[in-house]
Amino acid sequence: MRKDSNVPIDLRSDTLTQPTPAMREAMARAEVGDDVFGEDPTVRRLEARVATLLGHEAAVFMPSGTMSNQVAVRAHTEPGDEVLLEGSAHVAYYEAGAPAALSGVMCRYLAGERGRFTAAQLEAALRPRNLHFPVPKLVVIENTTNRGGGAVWPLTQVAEVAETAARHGLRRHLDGARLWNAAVAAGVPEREYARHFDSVSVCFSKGLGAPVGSALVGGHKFIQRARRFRKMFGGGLRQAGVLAAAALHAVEHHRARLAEDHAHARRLAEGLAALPGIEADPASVESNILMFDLTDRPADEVAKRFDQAGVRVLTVGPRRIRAVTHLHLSAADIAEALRRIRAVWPA
Ligand code: TLP
Repeated sequence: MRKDSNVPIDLRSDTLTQPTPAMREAMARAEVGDDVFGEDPTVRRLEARVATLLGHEAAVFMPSGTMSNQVAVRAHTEPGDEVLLEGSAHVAYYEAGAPAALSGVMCRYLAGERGRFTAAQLEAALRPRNLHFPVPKLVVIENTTNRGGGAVWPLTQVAEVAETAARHGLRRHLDGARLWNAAVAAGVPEREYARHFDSVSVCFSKGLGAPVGSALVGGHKFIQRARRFRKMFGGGLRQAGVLAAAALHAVEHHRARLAEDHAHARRLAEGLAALPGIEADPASVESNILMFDLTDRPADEVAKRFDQAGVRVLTVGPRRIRAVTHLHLSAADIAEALRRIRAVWPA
């Protein structure tokens, strides 16, 4: 259904979705208990389901992707250790300095391509063990990449990086906030990516459309340790089953449809690429995130103009804008968004 002309088409993030009526039903019906006592049956069911889906031993429900990543960083490291990750990775770029503040670790940035780096780059960044150097402890990969514009890591590249990390005795964490999108785009089950890591964080509140929640998966011992840090960071929730029910519903019903979002993002890129002063490359759209550049206008000014026309986007650089597709947007909405943009775009 196409949006009414007075309803904005919101492309700022896939985090903006509202729970669907069926999801609200599932939330209302959820059996709950006190999860800090380990007594919420719906949370337990979600944790078991996600661990199985990702091929790991255990999972712990988390309030947010940020907490899930940062608990993982804390649980894998000790203060003074070194974490290696791409320079634009959410863990370092968008999580409020948490690796330094909460774990006391050093971040070492690799300069990748759209958020992806190679085994050779990792190898080159590793210094020999020496009294002077921080202890390299953890490698973090993000898939799909956020600031990299939804780029999907090839499985072979993940395997090579993971193998290199393991050979050097490093732990491996996957920020899979949008692993669901990566799996659909690559045409492989999520566990094919997940098996290369000691821990994986997944979000239910992005493309899957749940209102709140993430999960951290890994081995039994690691997840036990992570539970302690979740408590320490203030993430022990009580009757969280109402949230877990939404997440379970999302996992069962909203994964397969992600291919639609990817097709919509590509269609949007094609439409934008036809406009003068906009550089968008439809071929570079690999999932539901599209980045485009402005050749001669500031991003703020363009975002404001789009907003006035009823299309909301996010500026991510002085001349760079992000648009994200999600489950509230149909093909007709994408066509309508392009119509609204064309109406205010100078020829
Ligand atoms: N990303 C949000 C913003 O924080 C930028 C968005 O709108 O894309 N990992 C990745 C790769 C993410 O993109 C995000 C959210 C997170 C972790 C954090 O998740 P939350 O917001 O649940 O803490």
